[in-house]
Amino acid sequence: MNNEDTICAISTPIGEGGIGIVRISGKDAISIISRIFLPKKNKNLKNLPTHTIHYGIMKDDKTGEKIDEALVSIMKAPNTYTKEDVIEINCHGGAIPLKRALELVLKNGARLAEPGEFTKRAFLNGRIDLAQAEAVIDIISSKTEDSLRLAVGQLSGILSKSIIAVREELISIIASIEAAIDFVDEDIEFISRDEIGKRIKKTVDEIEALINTADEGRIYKEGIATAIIGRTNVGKSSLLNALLKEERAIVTPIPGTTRDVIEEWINIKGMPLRILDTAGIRHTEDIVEIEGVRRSRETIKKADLILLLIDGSLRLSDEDKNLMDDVKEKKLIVLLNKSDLPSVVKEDDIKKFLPDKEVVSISALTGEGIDELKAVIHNLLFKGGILAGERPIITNLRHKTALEKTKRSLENLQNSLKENMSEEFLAVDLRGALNAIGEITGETATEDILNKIFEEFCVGK
Ligand SMILES: Nc1nc2c(ncn2[C@@H]2O[C@H](COP(=O)(O)OP(=O)(O)OP(=O)(O)O)[C@@H](O)[C@H]2O)c(=O)[nH]1
Ligand SMILES: [Mg+2]
Repeated sequence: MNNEDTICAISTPIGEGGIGIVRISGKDAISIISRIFLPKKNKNLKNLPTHTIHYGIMKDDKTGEKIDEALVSIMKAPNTYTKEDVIEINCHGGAIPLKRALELVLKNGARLAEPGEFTKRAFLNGRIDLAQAEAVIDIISSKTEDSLRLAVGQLSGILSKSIIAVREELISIIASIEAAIDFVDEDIEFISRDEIGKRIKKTVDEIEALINTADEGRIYKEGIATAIIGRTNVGKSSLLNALLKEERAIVTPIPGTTRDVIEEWINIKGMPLRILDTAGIRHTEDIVEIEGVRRSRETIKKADLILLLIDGSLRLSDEDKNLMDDVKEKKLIVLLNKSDLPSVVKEDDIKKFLPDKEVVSISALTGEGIDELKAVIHNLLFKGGILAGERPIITNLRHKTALEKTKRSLENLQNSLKENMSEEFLAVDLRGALNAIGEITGETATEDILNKIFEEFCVGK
């Protein structure tokens, strides 16, 4: 990709809207717009102050034909999204006016931007680092307020700051070791092995703490896979509907109603939950239902959280007991459903099988206990709340992998230290670590990594 040319794209979604925006970035942006935009007050666009907006007419410079009225913003380098001159043409939002405006810009020397190319330029021109560029995608695709807050935090550099701190510490240790290598004959000790060991240990601890936030981060991004399971007819689909407040899944008194896994999103206090309603688990000869039960068991394996439903108005069956045994190792909440009916199963009956799991009474029919269930889910997952956005959290698998690589290199270094290897060996491990961690913010990211990241963007961002 070449940073010399001027790029353009439609930056708003395709379809009819109040307004639509064509964005231009690059050194010719201002001369292109002055050819095709006639400001109402006949101002000379080139001399206008930066970050100003102007009303006028878009016209074809060859035929003189008027295309649309428009508001044009002028943002001059370097304080812009890409650090280049940026023009945004706000025209009427239909597909045709936008396409005509884009065509005019293209005819006058700009080229169509690739997906994410504006953000890529922001990165290449040093306005943001790679982790911040990735945060832009996360902001666009956030599913809840909390995932948004997390992504905005990352864009503002919360994660980058801790990564840069680790990098700087590694660079400082390398510098001391390399000085020691260069002046090996001088018999001066620049940094003691003891000190290297201590500083590396501290850095490994910091990296580990970051890696440990990744589960939480993944949850914000992908949602907590929450499986509603239980034997047939206990009210699983009714619970899904109660959580969604809509009749999403079919509910009937016939056991074996749900055959396939039904997936929906809900939001509990900012946490995205991917709720999976499953087929009731029982022994059956019905081929379709056998497949449904197999899928239920698969879902249980993959779930982050299990809501095990028991019909509290009936005595515990062997199926209930077997299921409790199957899932006892999982993160689990037991729900005694149908609390509107006379209760037969008590909390203590469950505790005999699952002594340390939470038990909540609910009625999927009346909605009783659903709010309490939400509170229990929230507490179980975040034990006392979370301040997303105010501390670094790893939300990106790529970052986690890079941190793990960094950690491995540093562990090699710790071994080399133990085995009293020479400074040269220590420097190699340190360089490895430095390379790995630099992938996150982009200092050492290869062209391949960059391409993969920016391909995920939409055109115009
Ligand atoms: N009284 C009462 N009935 C309920 C409650 N929840 C569900 N039911 C009834 O129980 C029956 C089964 O409900 P479903 O939600 O279809 O149960 P399920 O667990 O999804 O059943 P399968 O999909 O067949 O495994 C229906 O007749 C529901 O109306 C409840 O809290 N109270
Ligand atoms: Mg069902």
